[in-house]
Amino acid sequence: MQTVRKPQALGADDVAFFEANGYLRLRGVFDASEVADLSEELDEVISRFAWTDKGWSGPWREKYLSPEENAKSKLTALHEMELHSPAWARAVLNRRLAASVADLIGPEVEFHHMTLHAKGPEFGTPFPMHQDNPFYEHSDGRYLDAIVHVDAATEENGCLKFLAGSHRLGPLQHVKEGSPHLPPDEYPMERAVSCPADAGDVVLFSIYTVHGSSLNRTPRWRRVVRIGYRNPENLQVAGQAMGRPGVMVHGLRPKLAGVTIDPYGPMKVNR
Ligand SMILES: O=C(O)CCC(=O)C(=O)O
Repeated sequence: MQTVRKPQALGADDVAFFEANGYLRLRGVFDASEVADLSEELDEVISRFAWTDKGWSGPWREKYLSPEENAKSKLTALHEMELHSPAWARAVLNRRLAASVADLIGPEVEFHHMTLHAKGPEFGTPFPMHQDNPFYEHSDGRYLDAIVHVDAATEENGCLKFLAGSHRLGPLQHVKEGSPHLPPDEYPMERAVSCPADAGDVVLFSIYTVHGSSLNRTPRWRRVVRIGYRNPENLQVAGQAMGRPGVMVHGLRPKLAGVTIDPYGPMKVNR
């Protein structure tokens, strides 16, 4: 990921940190009143549409979790909150966030998807080490995930952990039994660097950066929302949101040979 333009939102040291490590914490992207709106609307949307289950499946669970933790761990999840909540629709277009992403993978940036990961109290599920590429495979590395912290994330409640520099490995083969993940013996979470963050912070990382997170052992929720952004030239190969265009959040959509947006796309209604 070579950045030759002068960054607009990031400092040269931020760009250098990202290039070296494959992740970057942006502090205070959303102020206290924005976080309050995001939090309130998220809770209401969760109560209407989210689901709760034991989280990601697979043989990694026995390695990471005691039998009690395995039985009790919980994840509350939901996709595309921007369709349900104006605060989250505004978050997608946040100027500093979009310009920061543009500094790393732009100049043009297209929104791709939004996903909630809310770890419940005491037994909020861990995530095994993995790249995000197997979930929404793209043609190249010009794709960033932005983790919006609605609650502060700490070592105790399961903050994100990154294998520094792993984005340079490119796409890795994942274990496909259960949810895609990397073999725990080859990619132990102990080798990862913790990235605690405050409410309102955003943590950016590459679609190729190996990451995971531990159990939430606190009595409080840990709610984070992932917003996926890509360079619109980086076409999707498979997975979540395949074939769905997103709004441009930075720059204008380039005209690409063979790529058109169908205004008559289906909206399914089952009654
Ligand atoms: O929410 C977490 O703790 C992990 C999230 C994650 O792995 C992801 O969004 O890809």
